[in-house]
Amino acid sequence: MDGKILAASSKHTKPVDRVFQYGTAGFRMKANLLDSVVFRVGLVAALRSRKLGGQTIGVMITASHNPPEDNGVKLVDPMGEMLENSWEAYSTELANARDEDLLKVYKSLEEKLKINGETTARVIYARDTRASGPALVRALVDALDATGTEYTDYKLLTTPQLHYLTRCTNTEGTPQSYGDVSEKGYYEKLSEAFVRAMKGKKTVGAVTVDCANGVGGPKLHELVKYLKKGSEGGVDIKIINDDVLKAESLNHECGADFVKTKQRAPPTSKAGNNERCCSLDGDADRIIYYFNDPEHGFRLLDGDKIATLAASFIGDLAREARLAEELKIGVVQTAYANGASTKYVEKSLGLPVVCTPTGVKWLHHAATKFDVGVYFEANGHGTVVFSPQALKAFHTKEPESPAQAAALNTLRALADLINQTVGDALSDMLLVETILAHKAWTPREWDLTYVDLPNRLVRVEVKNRNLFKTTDAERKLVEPQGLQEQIDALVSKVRDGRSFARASGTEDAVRVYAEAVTRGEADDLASKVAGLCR
Ligand code: 16G
Repeated sequence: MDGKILAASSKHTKPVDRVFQYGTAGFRMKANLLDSVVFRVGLVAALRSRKLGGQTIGVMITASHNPPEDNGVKLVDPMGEMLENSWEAYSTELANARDEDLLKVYKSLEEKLKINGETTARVIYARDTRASGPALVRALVDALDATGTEYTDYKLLTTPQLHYLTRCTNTEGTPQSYGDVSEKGYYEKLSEAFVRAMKGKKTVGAVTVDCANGVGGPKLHELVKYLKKGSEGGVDIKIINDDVLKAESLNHECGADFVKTKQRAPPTSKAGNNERCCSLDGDADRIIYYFNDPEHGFRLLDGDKIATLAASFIGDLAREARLAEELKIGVVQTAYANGASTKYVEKSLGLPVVCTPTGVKWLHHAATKFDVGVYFEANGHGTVVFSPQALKAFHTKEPESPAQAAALNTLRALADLINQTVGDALSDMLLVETILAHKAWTPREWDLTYVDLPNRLVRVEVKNRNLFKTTDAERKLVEPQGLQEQIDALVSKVRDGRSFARASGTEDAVRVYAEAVTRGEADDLASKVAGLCR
C-alpha cells in the first residue's frame, strides 16, 4: 500500500507555500488549488473508516454558496454527522504535509491512532454541479485506490442527500435503519412522510423555489415527481433558477446567500405580492423564505423564523399528544439570531434557548441534548433532531382521543420528513409547507409572529483575524485585550443594543453584527464597532 500511496501522491503534488485548514465547512477555496487537498482527504477518509472498524465515511465535494470557480471538500461521519473535531486537525495536518513527508505523516497518524491497516475501509462520495467536480473526484479516487478502500460514487447529490446515504449505509439491516440506501430511497422517504404529515391539507397558493442554479434544481424536480405520485397535490411547487448547464450561473444573483445578504429576491423571480418564495444554496443545505409585502416591501423569513415556526408547531403537537411533560423541547441558535426571535421563543413559546458558536456541528451537538432539538442558523442552515426517547414516545403513546391520535400521527410523520443528519433545504421546505398548511397561514401571518430588531452585519478586513479570540459562544472577545470593554461601552448607549465581533471561519475577515431598536442605531453601532476592529 505504501508504494501505491507514494506513486499516487506524485500525481497530486501540494502547491508550495500554501497553508490549508479544515474549517467549519471542510476545506474550501479556488478549485485549482484543491487537487492535493482532495487527494489527502481521501487518505483521511480511509484512515477514519478503518479507525471505526470499516464503517462507511462520506466525502462531499462542494463549495456550497461560494462562486462557481471555488470548490471544497468535507467529510461525513457514519451517522451522517459532521466529522469529529479531533479529525479536523488530522485532516489539516495531512493536507499541509510536504510531498516528501506525506507517507511518513500518514503512517504516524495510523500508529498514533492505533489503526489496523488490514481493516477494510469504506467510503461513499458525491459532488455538486461545479465544473471542477469531476477532476477533483479523480484525485479522491486515486487516494481511495491507493489505500485499497471500497467505494461507491453517487455522482451528483445535494450535501444532505450524501449525509442521508452515509447514515443509511451504516444502519442498513439494523433496527436503527434510516432508510433505503439509494437516492430513490431518499425521495420515497420524504414524499411518503410529507403525505402523512399533510393529512390531506393544502397550502395557500404556490411556493416559488429558487435553486441557485445548483444541484438542488435537478434534485427538486426529481422529488416533485415522487410528491405527485403519492399526494393529492398538497403543495404547488414552481421551480426557478434550475440551470445547471451554465456553470457561471451558479449562485449568481440567486440562491439563499444572495437573498439573505442583499435583502432582496433574485431578479429572475416573477412572484407577486404576498406570494411565498424560498431560496436554496448551491448544495441545498440551506433555505430561507421571503415574500413581497405590498405595504412594507421585501420581507425575509430567515432561519430564525423557520426555527420559531417549527418550535411552535412541534410544541403545540407535543401538548396535543400529551407528551409535553415528558419531552424536553428546546431551540439552539447562534449569536447571529435576532434578539427578537430569542425573546419570542423564551417568552411567547416558553421554551429554552441555547446559544452555540457558529457552524452546524456545534448547533447539532447542542440540539441532541434535547428530546426535540430545533436548531437553525439565521442564514437558514438547520433542522430538528429527535431523541430515541421522543421517537419511542411517538410510537408507543396510547391516544385517548382522536385529536391526540392525530397529533401523534403528525409527530411520527415529521420525524421521517425531517432529515435528522444535517440541515436539508428540501426537507426543511416540506416541513415549512406542512406547518403553513396546518395553520392555513400565508407568509404574512408567519412574518407577523414577531418583529425582528433592525440589524446590520459588516465584514471587516483586518491584518490578522486570528488575533480575534472569543468566548461565550462568540458573543464576547477575550482578545485583543480591552476591545470588548470598548464594544460594551458603545452597546450601553443604544436601546436594546447588542453587538459582537468574531473572526470568520471561512473568509479572511472579521464579522461584526449589531442590532438595536431602530435601523439608524443598529447601523451606527455596527459601523462604530467595525471601526474599533480595524
Ligand atoms: C460554514 C458553516 C455555516 C456557517 C458559516 C459561517 C457548516 C456546514 N457550514 O459555511 O453553518 O454559517 O460557515 O461562516 O457548518 P463564517 O465563519 O465565515 O461567518
